[in-house]
Amino acid sequence: MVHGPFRGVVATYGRNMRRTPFSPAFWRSPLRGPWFTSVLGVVLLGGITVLFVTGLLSYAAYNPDLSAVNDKTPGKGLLGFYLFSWPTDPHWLYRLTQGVHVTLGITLIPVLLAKLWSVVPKLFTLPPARSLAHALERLSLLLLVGGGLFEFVTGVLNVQLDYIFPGSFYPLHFYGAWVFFGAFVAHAVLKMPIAWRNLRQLREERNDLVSLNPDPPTVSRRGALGLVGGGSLLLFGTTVGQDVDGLRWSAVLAPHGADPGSGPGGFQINKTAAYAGITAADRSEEGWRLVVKGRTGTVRLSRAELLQLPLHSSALPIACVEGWSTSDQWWRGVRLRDLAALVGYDGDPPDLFVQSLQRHGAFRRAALRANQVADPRSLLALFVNGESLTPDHGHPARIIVPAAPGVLNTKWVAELTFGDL
Ligand SMILES: Nc1nc2c(c(=O)[nH]1)N[C@H]1C(S)=C(S)[C@@H](COP(=O)(O)O)O[C@H]1N2
Ligand SMILES: [Mo]
Repeated sequence: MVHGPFRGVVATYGRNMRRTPFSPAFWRSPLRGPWFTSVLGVVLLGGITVLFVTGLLSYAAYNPDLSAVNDKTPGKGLLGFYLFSWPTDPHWLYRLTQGVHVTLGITLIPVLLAKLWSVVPKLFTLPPARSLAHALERLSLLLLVGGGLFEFVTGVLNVQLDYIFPGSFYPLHFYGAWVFFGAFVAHAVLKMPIAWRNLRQLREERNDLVSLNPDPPTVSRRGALGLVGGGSLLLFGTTVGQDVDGLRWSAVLAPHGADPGSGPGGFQINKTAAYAGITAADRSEEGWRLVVKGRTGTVRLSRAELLQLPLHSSALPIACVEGWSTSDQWWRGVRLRDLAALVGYDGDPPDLFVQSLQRHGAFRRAALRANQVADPRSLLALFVNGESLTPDHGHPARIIVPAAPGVLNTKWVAELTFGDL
């Protein structure tokens, strides 16, 4: 509301100009302004940089250069320049990087939305472009806003709706990340000095975000920031429990349910045996043979024969790309490097290609690197937490490798092929 002698003038102006978003008078929130936008921008500068780095790490962790089976984005070309051999230490590495990636991404949603809301009048600035430079700047903003929304939406859908895009989530999210981050860096370089000035002075400069005829405030700018922060905190608090045993009940937003049950197999399950089409006959002592192939030929082993080999224990978590993870579980089984030795690799073991009994579905095959095979904690596990594997956790035998993404820990293993990939 405007008072005083100008009231009539402004009201007339308002009546005529307020109708379309293309007129500055349309935008009435007293919250918009450089300070509000700058605070949110600085939070996103840090947050999105961490998301980008942990996202690239997540991709590297898949061993995408090892085989077409692991490569979630074939044709990545130059964008794969940074790939490196994913280490096996510390054994919780992927649990940390992917937990941060997903939890932080979800936590930043309110900040992203508030930031976009705070600058939305700029979307409608006329004329669309005053100069070539201005046109390029607006184009980069399109990539920035479009790319940002795209990354957050595909990320959340992947976690919540179980790979809704058949086979194509990874390339979409990966290429989208590069487009988004390119625009993000350009934006940050251009705007950081301004944002910094706005924050240091802690007073409002007039810029084109400040409403010309603001409505009376219903909440202060700090109050509005508090609401955004509260929204973030709420999302954080209902997500982070999926990575913490004692807090799993609190992860009401977690897609796999907050109660994984109890007993030796009482930790999170991704796909069940029933879902994967693994029958009791497939897993039976008579029906199942592990096939091990390598330099010196093929060896077939029943589960009873595997139990005659030296058994070892290692405490390792399952950490899924979806962001959930378990604490360390006690796995017991045959070292992968001992199995390599059975087929002619006595010294340094080579890469390993693993195939599951599972006939259909995305995660039934995986490739492991030589460094992963060589680690003494990497097992073909037969037991977990003191009992035989449960059907849902991969009985008769599953792979477990330190620091690797869950998807490389193939369940219901049928065949191991050792050799350079
Ligand atoms: N054969 C097979 N192995 C698999 C999967 C699968 O669907 N099929 N899912 C993988 C994924 S994505 C994860 S996160 C882990 C989950 O292991 P868990 O269900 O024992 O926790 O198993 C991996 N191994
Ligand atoms: Mo997973």
